[in-house]
Amino acid sequence: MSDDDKPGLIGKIKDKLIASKEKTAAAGRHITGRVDRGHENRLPPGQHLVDKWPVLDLGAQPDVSADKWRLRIEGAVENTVTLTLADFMALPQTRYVSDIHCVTTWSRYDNRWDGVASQTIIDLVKPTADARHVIFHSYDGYTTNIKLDVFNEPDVILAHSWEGEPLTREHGGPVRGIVPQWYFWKSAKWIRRIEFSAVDKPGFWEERGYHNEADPWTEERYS
Ligand SMILES: Nc1nc2c(c(=O)[nH]1)N[C@H]1C(S)=C(S)[C@@H](COP(=O)(O)O)O[C@H]1N2
Ligand SMILES: [Mo]
Repeated sequence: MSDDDKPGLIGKIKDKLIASKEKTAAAGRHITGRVDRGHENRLPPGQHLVDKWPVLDLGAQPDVSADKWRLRIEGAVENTVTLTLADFMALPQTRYVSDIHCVTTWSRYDNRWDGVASQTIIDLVKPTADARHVIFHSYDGYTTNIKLDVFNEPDVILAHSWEGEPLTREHGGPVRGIVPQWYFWKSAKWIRRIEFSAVDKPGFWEERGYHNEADPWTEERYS
């Protein structure tokens, strides 16, 4: 952690984080598996199923080496932190399986993600009472926004691995966001900064005609 972080913050709250994780696991939420949102069909309207995982981005795939990677979490939070990859890997780890739905109409089922649950990040940084939005900032300049309520869903994860292997550079390694409930453009690759905010800040695609939410079940594709 960098100098401006509170000393030993992660160490101090780690026991608390683990305790809260055990609590949610006991409640049957935080366990490995999928969140069933009760949709009758598994494939959202206008989507088709693919087997191979396509690559989509703005054309530049930043080369963020593990030792240079930092994740700063700031804004409307009590604890601003800057995590190294070692700090990040030392946080309680979670595994989720979820489906990808891309607005370009492909969907891919059963993607196994390992990483840190968004709820662990929330416990770590403690959003202030006025926080309503979360904005992801990436190493390629990409940004995307979701509501704090969505970030707080139990299957949102900052993933470092897919199918048991470290995320490749083209898919956003070392660490990317995964927001399974929304179209995939909300899942920022190569994340470098997570900003909690009282006000909304539409991201790269949201400013270019994409919907501010991104619900594949109601086809919130364009605004
Ligand atoms: N940093 C960053 N994240 C990004 C993008 C991007 O261009 N830059 N593209 C988004 C879009 S539009 C999609 S569909 C998915 C694609 O992720 P994939 O290449 O791993 O399939 O990443 C999303 N996250
Ligand atoms: Mo996309």
